[in-house]
Amino acid sequence: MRLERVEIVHVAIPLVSPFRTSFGTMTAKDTFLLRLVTDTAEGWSEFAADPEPLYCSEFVAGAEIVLRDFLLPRVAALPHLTTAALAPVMAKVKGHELAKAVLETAVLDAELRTHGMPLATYLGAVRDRVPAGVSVGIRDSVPELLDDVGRHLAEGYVRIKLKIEPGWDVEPVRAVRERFGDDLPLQVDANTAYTLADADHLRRLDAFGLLLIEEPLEENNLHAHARLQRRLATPVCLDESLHHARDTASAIALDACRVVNVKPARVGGYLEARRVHDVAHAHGVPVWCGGMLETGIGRAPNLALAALPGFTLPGDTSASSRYFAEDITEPFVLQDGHLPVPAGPGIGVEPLPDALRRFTRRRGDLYA
Ligand code: OSB
Ligand code: MG
Repeated sequence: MRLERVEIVHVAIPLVSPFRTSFGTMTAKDTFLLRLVTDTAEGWSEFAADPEPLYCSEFVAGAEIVLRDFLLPRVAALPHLTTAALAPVMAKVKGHELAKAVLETAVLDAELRTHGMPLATYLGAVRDRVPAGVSVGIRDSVPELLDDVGRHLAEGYVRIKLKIEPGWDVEPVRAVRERFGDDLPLQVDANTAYTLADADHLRRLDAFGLLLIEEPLEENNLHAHARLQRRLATPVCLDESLHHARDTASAIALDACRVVNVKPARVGGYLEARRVHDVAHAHGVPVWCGGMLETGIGRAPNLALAALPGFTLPGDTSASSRYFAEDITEPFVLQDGHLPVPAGPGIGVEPLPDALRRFTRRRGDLYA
């Protein structure tokens, strides 16, 4: 392919309700899409992070600069644009996995559309629908939380994840177990809110038969997570700490995690995400697909990835209505607790022109 144009489309879409985690509260999905034009097809992708670097070090304004000044000049210099050629030329630029992922995904979408191939087929999917879990934010009171969980279960979600932080952990987990029973697949996500000094406290969660505890300690501290895992029966799952297949291999070897949250953006894109899946699967370590409150543009490719054989736990890939009153694509609708894997070429979806126009804040060329 030949690169002709890369357009950045800043969008802001209100969330149906504020989403509170240990690192902050989100009320809108405020990010950008890329529209990449080649001589053979167009590709779309969504940047996964937020305007502020609270979940990870990357953020919207920074990623725009990294793409425009450092990644796109290298990619535009390629004699033949292919997805596989991107990572080697982008590797010179340190880190910035989420910025690399948004560019790689737009190229991958264009390349697969050129060949008429769905992303799920390209990645090696073995399912045409995937079970949907839901990530439930921190609330002001336990009764409000029980309302949220009860509503999601009534909608059909097959697994509940509770966001936790110091002061909001054992009691909400106990209350959810008491109300909804021991058979409910239940897990928690601390987003780095604890330290090793909290190990005895976190061990109290062992009584509740959780599927996993996600990223309890500081980002990138594999040693501390391994020490914590020695003191917990609950499997530790890493999110923020894993940036590629290589550190996933290290984490598994160190017993720093017994489950892996795969977020394609966090590891630089779908090619590396498949390698993370392969490494974990080869070690018998279950993986699941995380989420970043994506619009349909980001959700569609995640559903394709979640259809790979090693994704044996339900992911955070929820229906559009869990996030937005109106999505920017045709909405993903929960059916019998599952979401369909997109079957069209590339990521299988595109922005609805009218919705895109209404949610757009600013657009411009990063490369032309
Ligand atoms: O840690 O998994 C996380 C949302 C934004 C940033 C980080 C996380 C999350 C979620 C929600 O837990 C996942 C989703 O429903 O998209
Ligand atoms: Mg997480």
